Amino acid sequence: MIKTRICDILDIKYPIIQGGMAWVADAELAAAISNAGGLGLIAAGNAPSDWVENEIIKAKNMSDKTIGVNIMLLSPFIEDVIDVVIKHKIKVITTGAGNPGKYMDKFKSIGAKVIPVVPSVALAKRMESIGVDAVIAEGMESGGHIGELTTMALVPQVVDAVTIPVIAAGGIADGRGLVASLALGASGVQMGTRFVTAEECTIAESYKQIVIKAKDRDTVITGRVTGHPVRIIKNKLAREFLKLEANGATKEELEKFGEGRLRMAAREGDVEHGSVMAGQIAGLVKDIKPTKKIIEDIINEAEDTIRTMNRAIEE
Ligand code: TUI
Repeated sequence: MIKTRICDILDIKYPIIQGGMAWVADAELAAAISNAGGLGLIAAGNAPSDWVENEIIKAKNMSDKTIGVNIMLLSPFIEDVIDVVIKHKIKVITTGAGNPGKYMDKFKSIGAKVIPVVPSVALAKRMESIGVDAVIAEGMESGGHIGELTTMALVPQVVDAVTIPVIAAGGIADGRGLVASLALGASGVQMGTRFVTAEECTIAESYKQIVIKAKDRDTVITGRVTGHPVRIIKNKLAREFLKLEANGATKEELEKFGEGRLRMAAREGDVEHGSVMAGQIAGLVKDIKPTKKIIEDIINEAEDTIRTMNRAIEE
């Protein structure tokens, strides 16, 4: 039985947390993951607060388990989204793309567990000092907006730098990844790409198929120039974006070109002109299956991996 201290803190059966995937993680996916024993979250992304509120209400009707909200700190609707999360007394809040420090008092006023994504040891330490409950150390193998370090290098350094639990993220999609993360000192894992192809994930079928077809080298990093590097699957949009960057397009031009592209891929299903965010581990994701099966398979494989390792050591 794989149970760690993050399971007690978050009141979950398995130490598996869903990544905050904008335009992907809605009430349906979040409820499926929480019902299966992990922690599901609604991703606020760049969505207006009334969408977030609606999903929170829906999710509460689909599950009696804890469902969190992931807040993307660069959202134009950030203040309204925070108000909705406070109004609904959300129990677990993960954050991405920035420092949630200025909202800590509000989060703590409702007793929420706060778990920011950190791309560095320095930010992990700063977060611990302001009273967060855990951190997600996310490597650059992840899909979407990323930092510079790999999961393998980042996780053990963060583990050594803080005493709060550390959740590993980036490049993890199966039981081996879970065991490897525990070996690095993490208390659990956050997975995004693996859940994109969950049956309950409501994104366009074409997006799921692109993830399933992706091989190990099929992602690229765009947006280095704008200071917001984003990992996406290589397609027409990615090639055009990289060409614009190479030709010295301005930050404003690139931002304008990139606007609305994730929605276009995830919701409209245009996976050539839209932005198909996925991690490097997409090559390992080969099937669509129910969320419950994804989580059970990961746990069974993790237990098998530990047994195999023990046998190898004894020999
Ligand atoms: O946030 C993510 N992944 C995302 S957000 C997103 S939407 C977006 N689209 C375009 C540009 C920007 C965002 C798509 N995918 N993952 C968590 C994450 N957080 N990765 C990196 C960071 C991060 C980066 C800097 C967290 C904190 C940070 O701190 C800077 C500071 O203030 O010290």
